[in-house]
Amino acid sequence: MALMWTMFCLSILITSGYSEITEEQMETFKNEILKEISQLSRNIISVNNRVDELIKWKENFETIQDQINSIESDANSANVKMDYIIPTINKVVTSVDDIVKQDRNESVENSMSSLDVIKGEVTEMNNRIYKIQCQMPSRNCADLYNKGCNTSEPLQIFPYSCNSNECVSVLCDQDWTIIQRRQEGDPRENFYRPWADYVQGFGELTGEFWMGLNLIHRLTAYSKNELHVELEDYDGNQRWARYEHFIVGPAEDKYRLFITGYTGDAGDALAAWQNGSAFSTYDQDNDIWDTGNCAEKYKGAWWHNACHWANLNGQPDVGNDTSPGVGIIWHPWLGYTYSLRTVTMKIRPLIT
Ligand SMILES: [Ca+2]
Repeated sequence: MALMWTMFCLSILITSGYSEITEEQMETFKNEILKEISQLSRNIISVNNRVDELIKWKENFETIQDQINSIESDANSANVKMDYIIPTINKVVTSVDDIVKQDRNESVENSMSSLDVIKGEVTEMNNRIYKIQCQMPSRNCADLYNKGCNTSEPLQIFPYSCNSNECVSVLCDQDWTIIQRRQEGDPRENFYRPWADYVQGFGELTGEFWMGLNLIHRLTAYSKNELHVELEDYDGNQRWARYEHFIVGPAEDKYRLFITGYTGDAGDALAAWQNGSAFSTYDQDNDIWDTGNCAEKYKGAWWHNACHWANLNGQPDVGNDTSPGVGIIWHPWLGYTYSLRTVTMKIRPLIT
């Protein structure tokens, strides 16, 4: 409006010429100019206020921007922290899982330890029961075996009387009672012994031994027994012979042998030839060889007649080039010139 009025006055001045302007017109123009200046002043104030306002807005905006930047910074920081925290949490979770698993494992281990303790106690109880059972009076290895006493260690039996203290140690092979064993060792047991030793028995149950004629008689008199003979040569070949009936008579009958019922793959060396023979040693000749002593000639105490097809108490390690018949002989298998490496004779009550 003020601008329009100014333009109007200027147009009057131009069209009318300065010489024609009156005092009145000048006064009017002056007033209008003053009004216009006044209006401009107000406008300037208004603009200044607006500028102040804008400056404030700017300041506010800058503050807000700072706050936004701060928030963004915090957010970035938070993101960074989250980037750190999340894997850390995962690690913690994993660790917790591990701990839980470990706890479980420890629990399992603890349980296993407890079980081991219980198993140990049960084993100890079983061992005590086993010992008590195996210490009960038994006639032979079969009795012990039927009680559950099965060990390679020597066991005690009461062959003479259940109520007496006449116990003896024997070696069992399951339900078999071993009465004689030959095997390699250093030194070898001496089997070339007098009568008294063969009656009593000799050797070690852990190595070579002869049970003794007294005890063999006692065992075979108590019940019907079968005999099993195991043989092995120096090449590891094994053969066996079993006899269904095996009896050794009393001392007054010179521990006479009664043996029948052969089966096996070693050949029959006892029932066919030695059955019915008395026992002989180098110092007690009970054989039927009128002019000599079989046990002395063949260096082996045995149930000789005149003389033997088997000499299982003969001399070891004599080889093939020695005198025939003096070795550990099983004639039907390897003849008179082969001394066997191992022999086992064992008996058990005949199962009928
Ligand atoms: Ca004789």
